Amino acid sequence: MTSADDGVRCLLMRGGTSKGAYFLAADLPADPAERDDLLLRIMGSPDPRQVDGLGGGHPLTSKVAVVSPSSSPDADVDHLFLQVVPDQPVVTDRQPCGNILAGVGPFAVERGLVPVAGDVTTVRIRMLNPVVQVAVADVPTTGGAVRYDGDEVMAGTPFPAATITISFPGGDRPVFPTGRLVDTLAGVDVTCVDAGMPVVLLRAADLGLEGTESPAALEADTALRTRLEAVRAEAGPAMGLGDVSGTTVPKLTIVSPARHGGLVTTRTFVPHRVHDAIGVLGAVSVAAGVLAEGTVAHGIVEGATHRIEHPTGSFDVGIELAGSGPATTVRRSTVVRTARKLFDGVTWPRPAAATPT
Ligand code: NQM
Repeated sequence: MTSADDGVRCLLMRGGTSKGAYFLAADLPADPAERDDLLLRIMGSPDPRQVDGLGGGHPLTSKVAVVSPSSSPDADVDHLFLQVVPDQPVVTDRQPCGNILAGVGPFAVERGLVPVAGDVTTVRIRMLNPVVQVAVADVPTTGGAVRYDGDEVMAGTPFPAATITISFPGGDRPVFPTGRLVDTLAGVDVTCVDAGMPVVLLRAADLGLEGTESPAALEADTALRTRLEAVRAEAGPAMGLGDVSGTTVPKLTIVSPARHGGLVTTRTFVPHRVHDAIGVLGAVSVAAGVLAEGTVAHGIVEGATHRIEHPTGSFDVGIELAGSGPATTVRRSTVVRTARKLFDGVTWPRPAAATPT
């Protein structure tokens, strides 16, 4: 790559209900520390508004995808997901993001890493973090190019777009990382589950909540946030994640009975802001945790659907579980997303020497 002073090639994409900057790995420094420093300067962090960069001032609009041709015969492209924290000088690779993943297939085709193969181009994406797994995305490519227009209505985005189907492989790893269906953390009964995203499930009633509060009301409840952070601090070591104080995992999902015929109502802290909808792998984890008998969430389920209700609608998760109890595993899962190319060009990072005023 040339000096970042000459600009860095970048494509902005809405991926699912998130928005991110997509880069070819070859256009970024290979050294992770140099790369992260550059990304902070591109995205405008640290600054809650990220007004001096591409980030949107919220964790859901401050995301980065790094993509390269895959070195594995099982995949077409490799994808590293990076969360750029808006108000801190932090870039973390400790979590995946299924929403940003929705844009990786289109980006791979846009950049010529994967040739168009008819009306639908299948892109095998090796997700590099936090655990390596190959997701398979079917990208609409009618007419020889990525099609973004379509009829798929996805809660959490205002306009319909073309359908992208993503399948995740199952595995032998049980989805309950503590080896228990229920743990008591900071005095609250919870279920720790990880079917792609580490999530702690808590019952709304145990927190004195209805479960239908708005994201803004939940974020304004400082006593609740302090209590949840105490749960998260204990959940980190219990889930094998170590000290999670400076990280974005595990997420915390407050569950209550479904209000619109779905499986369950959710409100998700990601982990300090509240999601306007729900993350993709987060939803897969919630579905696994709710469907397995014996968890804190299973008792509140009424219907038999796999529809997760969230603040702006619902999210259908295709999921097949195997085994039971603490040994439950996921056989496979599938989600439907959309993505849209927003801007393709060159971005100029804030100079390295700039100090905050
Ligand atoms: O869970 C937000 C998002 C996500 C993550 C977060 C996601 C996922 O909605 O796979 O998509 O939980 O940080 O982008």
